[in-house]
Amino acid sequence: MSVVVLAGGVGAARFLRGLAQIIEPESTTVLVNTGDDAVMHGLNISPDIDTVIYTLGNAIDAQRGWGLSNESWRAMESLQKYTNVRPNGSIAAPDWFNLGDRDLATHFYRTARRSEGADAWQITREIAAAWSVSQQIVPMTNQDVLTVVELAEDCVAGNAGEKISFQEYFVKYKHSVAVRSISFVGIESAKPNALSQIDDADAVVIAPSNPIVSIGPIRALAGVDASLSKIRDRVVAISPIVGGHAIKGPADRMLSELGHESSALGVARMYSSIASTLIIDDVDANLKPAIESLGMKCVVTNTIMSDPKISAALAQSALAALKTK
Ligand code: FO1
Repeated sequence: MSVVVLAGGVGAARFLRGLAQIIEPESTTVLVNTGDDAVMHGLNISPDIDTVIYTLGNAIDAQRGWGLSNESWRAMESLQKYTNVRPNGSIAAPDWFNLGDRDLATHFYRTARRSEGADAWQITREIAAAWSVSQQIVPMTNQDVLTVVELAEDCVAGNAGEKISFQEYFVKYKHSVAVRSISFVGIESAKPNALSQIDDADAVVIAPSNPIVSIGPIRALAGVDASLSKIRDRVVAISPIVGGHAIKGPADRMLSELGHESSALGVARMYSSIASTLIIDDVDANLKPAIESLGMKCVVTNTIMSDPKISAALAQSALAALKTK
């Protein structure tokens, strides 16, 4: 059986940990968002890729959900020396984005390999192998695509209409500023990776990740939505919105700010053209009829992956839902 998972960061990683308990890891291809990628200190950082690899490599810091366990922060501490001397306007020594000492090795490696001309997929293969991850981890494209956030109002991050990078929005301003629009710079010329794996997949799972900034960039790549709608019967999505709220991150506010309903029904409306099935949490059971009226099958179960057993049960439900259609 071949399964493709469309993935963002933490929610997807937890789902994948469950999936690995029920099918051979080698049969899973994970197509990961790279719109969150950033360059800090001249280093190429791919947060969602690293979250997925560190989680599947049993090395993630479980509390934070990103970065490595047993981490130390001496390089970040030393950086403070330079924040007082950098000239106005310089982006040197950014101290708001935390890079642990052990984590730095991954960014050193990725950056060095990029400078040698290796493409993102090949580098990701190498990093996954280093962490003994046997799922195929695939960056959504080899080209640079950057998620950019347009501010809805004057705020600490800038004036209404100004654009900031995703990591500034997410980390520097702790996703506390209102959003007017999201764009994916570079998306028109970017070529999707692993499109043929989607076409040939027995099942495609859209992980419980932010539909706008995690799954959105993958879907925005040329041909991805068309491929998914062709195999819609084999596509199942898991709602990242539970009881109207995001389990982690700003998905709930972002959905409302951008004109969607922050509910599992809102998620269903966004996915109904590409997924035949939506999995929602027990607390949202009352939304099942409305979701089914959109022409989707709706499965109600526990989607809060607080331990690996629940992740495995959720993965089982996702695959079973497609089989019993
Ligand atoms: N998230 C934070 O909230 N604060 C950080 O300082 C931070 C640093 C960081 C470094 C490397 C990395 O791979 C991820 C990091 N993240 C951090 C997580 C990341 O910003 C987000 O979780 C994702 O981009 C959203 O999916």
